[in-house]
Amino acid sequence: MTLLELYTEYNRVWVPDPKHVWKSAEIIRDFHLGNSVLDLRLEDGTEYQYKVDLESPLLPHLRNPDILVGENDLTALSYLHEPAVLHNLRVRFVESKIIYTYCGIILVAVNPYKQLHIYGDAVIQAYSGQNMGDMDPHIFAVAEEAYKQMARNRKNQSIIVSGESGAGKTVSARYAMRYFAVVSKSGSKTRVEDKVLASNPITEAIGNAKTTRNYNSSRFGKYTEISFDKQYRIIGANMRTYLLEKSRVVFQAENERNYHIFYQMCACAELPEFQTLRLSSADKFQYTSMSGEIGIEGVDDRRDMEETRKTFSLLGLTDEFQSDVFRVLAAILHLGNVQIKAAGGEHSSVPSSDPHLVVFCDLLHVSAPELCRWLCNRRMVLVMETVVMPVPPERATSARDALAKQVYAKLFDCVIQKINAALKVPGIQHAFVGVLDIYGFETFDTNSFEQFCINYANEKLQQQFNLHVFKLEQEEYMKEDIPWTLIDFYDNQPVIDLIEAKMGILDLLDEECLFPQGTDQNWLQKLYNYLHDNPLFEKPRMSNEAFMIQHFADKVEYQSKGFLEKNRDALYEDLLEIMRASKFEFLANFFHEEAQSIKPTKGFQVKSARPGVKPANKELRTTVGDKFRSSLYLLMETLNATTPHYVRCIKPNDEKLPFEYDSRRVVQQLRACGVLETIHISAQSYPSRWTYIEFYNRYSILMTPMELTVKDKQQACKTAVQRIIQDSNQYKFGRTKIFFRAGQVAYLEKLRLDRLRGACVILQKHVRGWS
Ligand code: AOV
Ligand code: MG
Repeated sequence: MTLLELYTEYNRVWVPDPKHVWKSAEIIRDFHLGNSVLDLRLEDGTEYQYKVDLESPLLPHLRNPDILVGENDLTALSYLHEPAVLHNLRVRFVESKIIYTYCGIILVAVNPYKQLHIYGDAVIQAYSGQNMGDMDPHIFAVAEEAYKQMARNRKNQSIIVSGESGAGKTVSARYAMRYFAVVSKSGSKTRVEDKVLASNPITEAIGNAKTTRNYNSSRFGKYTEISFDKQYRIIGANMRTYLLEKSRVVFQAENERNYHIFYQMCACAELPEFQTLRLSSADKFQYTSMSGEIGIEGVDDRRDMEETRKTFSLLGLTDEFQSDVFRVLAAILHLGNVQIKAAGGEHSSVPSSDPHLVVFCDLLHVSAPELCRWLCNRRMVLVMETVVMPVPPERATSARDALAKQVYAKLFDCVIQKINAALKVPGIQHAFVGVLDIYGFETFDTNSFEQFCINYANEKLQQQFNLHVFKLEQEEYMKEDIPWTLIDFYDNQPVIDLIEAKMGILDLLDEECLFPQGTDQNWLQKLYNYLHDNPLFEKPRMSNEAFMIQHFADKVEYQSKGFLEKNRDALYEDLLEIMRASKFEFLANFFHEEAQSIKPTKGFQVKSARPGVKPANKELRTTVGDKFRSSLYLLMETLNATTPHYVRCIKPNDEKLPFEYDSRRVVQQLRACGVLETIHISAQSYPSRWTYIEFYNRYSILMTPMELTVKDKQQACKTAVQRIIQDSNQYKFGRTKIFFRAGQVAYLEKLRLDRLRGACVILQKHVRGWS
């Protein structure tokens, strides 16, 4: 029996469709080798001839038998291919309003954009202690599985949530954390579980913002390790964060917002405790109003502020700490309103009476004349002397914005540290479950350094996933004593090398950053020169300012402008010195640590600089790219030392409409997030796996009387399979399961159906005969 024999009358196939990606059709004439067309009838009744290339006959994908449609687990499908997956998810989501589906070891979660009643404590209790396969797919089932495996195998676990912006990662991660908090109540009065959950609203207030894709978009990555004691009760947690999008503090694209916390504060400007901050509505501040967007539909910033403050208190962060935080945040808003004027030639000026500058300096206890001086001038270290040079207004504005970004980033780290201290594990941690909620693969009209880093992180995660799936397959084969057949699996190492290996994009970027005169354009030229042979790298035909990378998910064009500056993340040392000298200790401390670890920076040195390239200066200061590379390396090490559980979130439409399924958007994401890749791996090997018992129960109807008398049921199954499927390459007998290649189960189903129909006819004849 070959696949070709399934292209017979009445069987159904999928043909490409521009709107729905795939549409269903029925075969109306048997197909034979040598035919140039396959005759089909579409669902609306029209006939359609599918052209077949005689040289290399590519026939359309076969549809699965109806009994398999709507399956909980996509890998149970007999034909595992893109249309089957897309259809199955659609039927579940649109017709049954089910958002969760398994795809082997992955939980696929389609964002419903509607509050569902499937997350209550009663549901958590229902999942608690159950086996994953016995219950409907759910984020709670994944959390339960991680919890159970942690207890059973005494091994740390990770829940890795991925998906594009707005797909539902943060929501899923929150529910997973809530699951642990509910099932592992410590019973203690301190309610450490509540504290762990309380970390979410705070980090979202300071690290999330409205983007065009998501009204609550995470602009940083987060790995939260939840610690358990010997009785598997929560005893604390620790967060690691990744690369906050600092540029948002001073710049937002149209219709986007700055971090939520700023709007929450402005909405509460009238409160007595905020009087000293001299706030007003968000439209009065440059940093919160430049995009013309200050509100979010359905969001009450004032109420959210109450929530933020409540959770601060719940974590035990004192009123004093809170007011320090608000003071710094208000100061940043005032800084953004400081007017920098042109003062002729290359000069700029800020009067030290600028009202916002005055408030900024009051709030942070720093010197106004000093600040004016070092916004409008800079110190140059020459061979023999140091000179002070004026700077033009654009540079003074850059300096102002760099200071705002730096202060915000320090504040962010400080709050994370404080939360970690509040969640610190008091005793011995027995095991942990880590929940990873990182920004998803992003491609906008204009992509910059931020997208480059985000997409690089996603490449690393994808590789971790590929290797894990591959390893699991291998283990399953070994467990079942099946000789290992080499399967060809997609490895994205080449694109990772392109980015992070020696002389890759990051190295060349760091190298260019070493030169005081380095420019984005020079760097780009180096990329073109060194990487033009790399098939994953491309120079766009129409542009000399961009480069393209073929990522696993998609091809992305990056604009080189700003890469150097963002990678350097230059500190304006004279400005920082002013902060360091502040009498406001909370603020000064942000910069003291830095002064100890890295001396004033005048140059950069990278670890992997090419031989022959001399760093401008011997002091070591890592670049943003280099730091990010190291932090990803550490993250991968952590993940690889845990048992991973994968959740893939899918955004079903771009309009945020409830239960609306745009097949084109879904298929894009399925291709990008590894779901189809997993399927590929399974489909290339043996996608359908049945235990001998399952097989016997369903297909004994196909067995001969002789086979049915065999006592050893396993043997009976083997004999039957060998008889029914002539090509022995289409199946393998394992220790407990039979492994089938694609299409075989559909074939067995067809035989079973024919047999049942036959039995029906006989029965009907009997019934008629009797009447
Ligand atoms: P993200 O984390 O994946 O994006 P979110 O988790 O913030 O996306 O989800 C975006 C929005 O989708 C939420 O604010 C909800 O309105 C809705 N949503 C998501 N999951 C559910 C669910 N299970 N039930 C109901 N509504 C849901 V980003 O952080 O932008 O990559 O960087
Ligand atoms: Mg998020």
